[in-house]
Amino acid sequence: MLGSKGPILNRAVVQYVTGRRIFVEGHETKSHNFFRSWGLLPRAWVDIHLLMSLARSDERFMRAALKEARRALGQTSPNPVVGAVLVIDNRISAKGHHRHAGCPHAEIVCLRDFGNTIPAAATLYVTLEPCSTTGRTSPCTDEIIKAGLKTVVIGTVDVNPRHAGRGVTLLQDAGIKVRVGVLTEECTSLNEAFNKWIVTGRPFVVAKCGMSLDGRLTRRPGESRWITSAAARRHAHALRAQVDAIVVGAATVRIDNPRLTARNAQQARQPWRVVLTRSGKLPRHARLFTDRFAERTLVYRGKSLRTVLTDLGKRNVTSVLLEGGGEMLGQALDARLIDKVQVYLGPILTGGPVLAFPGRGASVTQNAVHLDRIGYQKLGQNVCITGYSRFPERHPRPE
Ligand code: AOF
Ligand code: ZN
Repeated sequence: MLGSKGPILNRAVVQYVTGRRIFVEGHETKSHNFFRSWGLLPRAWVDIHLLMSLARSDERFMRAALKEARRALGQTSPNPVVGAVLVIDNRISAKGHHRHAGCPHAEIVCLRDFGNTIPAAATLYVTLEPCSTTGRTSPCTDEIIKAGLKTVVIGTVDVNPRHAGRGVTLLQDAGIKVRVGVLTEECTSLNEAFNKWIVTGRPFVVAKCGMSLDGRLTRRPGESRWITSAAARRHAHALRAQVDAIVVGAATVRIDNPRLTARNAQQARQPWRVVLTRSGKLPRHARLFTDRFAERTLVYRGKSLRTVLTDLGKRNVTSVLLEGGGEMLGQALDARLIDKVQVYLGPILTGGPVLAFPGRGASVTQNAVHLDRIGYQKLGQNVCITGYSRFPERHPRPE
């Protein structure tokens, strides 16, 4: 708690430590506000145990707000998922989450859930900075101020340029004690797609594939694409329910005739199904054009993946799942368009020419896309590996 990630000491210069007490001094206005929000002076001796227990209860309640937020994962696009809880006397008295774009925001749902006049001792925990302008709904900051809240704890600042710290300032200017930055990493990663899209206008791109241990997609086109087990395929399908669009190349449509539906997922809405084709030659009777979701299929002819992504972003598509085939995955890798990979490894060696990520490849190892925040999950005989792209500066190829 008191390490480099401690939310309190990150904001303070610790002057002295004696026994149980430390002398802390906020070194900027932000920190002063932070200390005041705990009822502490910005330059003061503080009991370490008191400090730690305050911080721990903040995390406990923010975790509850995160749990609320997760209930709407995959259902709020193009809005973020947000959760809130109202705490009175160290107990959660009301909860709320943002259900769909256009519906009331998490804070408002939570305050309505409480229903009564807010007592002075109440604290509102919300995973994302309250919004401060009118969009589909009116500003949450107004409602929070009107409700008479005295303390608000925020998981992370909203990167949406319309808000980005403005909500925090408005609340503080209204005399509300505000603490920002509790379980920040969790609160931020919950909205990784929204966070990219709202800043760049382009969707967050996840490349997904099932491959053999030697990095092959299939032995030959048309042969069973089931390198991975049914459990791994179910796991992968769940991902479809969380994205706004699934993108495949024309060859995949011709050979595999996929459905690209979010089946098995509860309450899933059907993501856009996007086909990239050079020739425009696609089988008219393919499932994508004839099933009950036919109107959710888009075809782009002769367009680069980059152009397609930009266009999808304009259609409020915040996240995209690249499902293959290999040619498209290779292009996406070469063009550095992949933000996250989700690879399922099957316990099989197929050999042969159908690589999972062909294309030009990196000219030197330093230019390869390196992955951070790696996750490994065992699914029966398969392993699901996830990671986030880090694009190094391009190095010249040695002479
Ligand atoms: C919050 N609480 O629960 C959510 C927020 O068009 P609107 O009015 O729904 O506003 C959408 C923006 O508000 C969205 O882009 C994001 O920045 C923020 N979302 N804010 O205070 C919420 N969902
Ligand atoms: Zn709002």
